[in-house]
Amino acid sequence: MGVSSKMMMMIFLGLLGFIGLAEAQLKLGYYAQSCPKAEAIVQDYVHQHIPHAQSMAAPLLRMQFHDCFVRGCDGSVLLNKTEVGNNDTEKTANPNLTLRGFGFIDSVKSILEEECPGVVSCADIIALVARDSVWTVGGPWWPVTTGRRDGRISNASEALQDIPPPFSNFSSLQTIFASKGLDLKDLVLLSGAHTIGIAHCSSFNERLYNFTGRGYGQDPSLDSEYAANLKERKCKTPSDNTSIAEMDPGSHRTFDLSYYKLLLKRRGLFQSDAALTKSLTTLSYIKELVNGPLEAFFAEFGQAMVKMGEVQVLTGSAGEIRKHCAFVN
Ligand code: HEM
Ligand SMILES: *[C@@H]1O[C@H](CO)[C@@H](O)[C@H](O)[C@H]1NC(C)=O
Ligand SMILES: *[C@@H]1O[C@H](CO)[C@@H](O)[C@H](O)[C@H]1NC(C)=O
Ligand SMILES: *[C@@H]1O[C@H](CO)[C@@H](O)[C@H](O)[C@H]1NC(C)=O
Ligand SMILES: *[C@@H]1O[C@H](CO)[C@@H](O)[C@H](O)[C@H]1NC(C)=O
Ligand SMILES: *[C@@H]1O[C@H](CO)[C@@H](O)[C@H](O)[C@H]1NC(C)=O
Ligand SMILES: *[C@@H]1O[C@H](CO)[C@@H](O)[C@H](O)[C@H]1NC(C)=O
Ligand SMILES: CC(=O)N[C@H]1CO[C@H](CO)[C@@H](O)[C@@H]1O
Repeated sequence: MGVSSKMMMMIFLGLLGFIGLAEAQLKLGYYAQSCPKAEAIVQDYVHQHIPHAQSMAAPLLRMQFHDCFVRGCDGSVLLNKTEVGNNDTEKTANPNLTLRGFGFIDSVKSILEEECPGVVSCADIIALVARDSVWTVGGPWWPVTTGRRDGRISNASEALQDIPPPFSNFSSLQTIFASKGLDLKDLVLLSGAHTIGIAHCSSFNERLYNFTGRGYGQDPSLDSEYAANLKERKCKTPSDNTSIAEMDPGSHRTFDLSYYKLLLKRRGLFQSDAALTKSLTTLSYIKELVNGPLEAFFAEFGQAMVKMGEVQVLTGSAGEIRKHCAFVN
């Protein structure tokens, strides 16, 4: 091969790579031509409904986490069992028992289907709703790229593997996040989502009543005064699976730094929260956040959300645009 044909070949291969990359990328304003009002419709719906139901912001944020960690951000978390050949879907898996907000996403989808049928993916709706909900309750705003396509597969055992349980230790959190291309900084930042929302006692009761695994014992890494308080007022029995507790007591509706401040007082609610203080690296990130301005947390949290929102997305002609978020087409 002559020099010039080698050059041509390189340019050709470069172009191919570029096209491949461009196709696989999300972009800002993906629906600008195909459904110009799409993002405004989502925003209006959120602005209309979240102020009357502020506690919904938390589960709608959590929804994106559960979507992105299983098969990438492909809306598979929304699929109902019956439509996937009666195979158990992510929704039916244990970590999903406490997910909320499916009806909210479905409502947004039906408005968008009226506006532009078959254009806007459920995966993009999850990402936009999460961002707009957090913003509406006074949290950060971040740019959401769009162009995700919806997956056709939802598998309960994959959710069990990929969604970390609340009793996760540091190394399993690190491993699961790394498998999604997220580092320790992302882990600390994204866990900051626990500054809003609630948890069921069943998610942390073992720390209060059965830490030994033999029916008794309390987690020594949980502040004992806080533990006593939880047992007295929130989770009165070891088998209580209906009562709830605020994850960031005193400011569970406010997106702020108090989650991190509580971690430093050994008052993180889950073992997975407490685990973040057990590595020097993550402990130093936490201290930096606590000592920094709120705006720094907001900006960095937004960047981590952008990163999480791009995990293993389907783009181009992969997957489909579902007509109804609970069913494959
Ligand atoms: C680091 C690993 C994580 C673990 C082990 C974890 C675990 C949990 C658990 C067990 C609950 C309580 C569910 C219940 O009992 O009702 C919860 C709630 C929540 N999680 Fe996480 N989570 C993690 C990361 C994240 C991430 C990355 C986000 C979002 C960016 C997030 C957002 C939320 C929110 C907002 C709630 C409150 C939901 C509500 O109010 O209904 N979590 N999490
Ligand atoms: C999907 O299943 C849930 C229960 O798991 C049910 O409440 C909901 O109505 C179903 N969605 C549709 C559209 O049938
Ligand atoms: C249900 O699971 C079976 C067994 O893995 C698989 O072959 C089939 O495709 C699944 N059904 C659907 C509709 O995904
Ligand atoms: C779901 O995923 C698990 C674990 O990856 C796999 O063993 C199983 O065959 C899958 N089930 C279906 C129905 O595809
Ligand atoms: C962390 O948890 C995993 C999974 O439960 C376990 O295999 C591992 O031994 C634990 N690591 C430490 C350091 O305790
Ligand atoms: C305590 O935990 C162990 C191990 O997880 C479990 O087998 C046992 O049933 C629990 N005991 C009670 C009283 O919840
Ligand atoms: C909650 O606990 C009750 C009684 O201990 C049990 O019958 C029920 O199945 C539990 N529900 C869930 C969702 O675990
Ligand atoms: C929202 C949702 O689909 N929740 C399901 C979680 O799993 C349980 C048990 O399989 C179902 O009963 C719930 O409907």
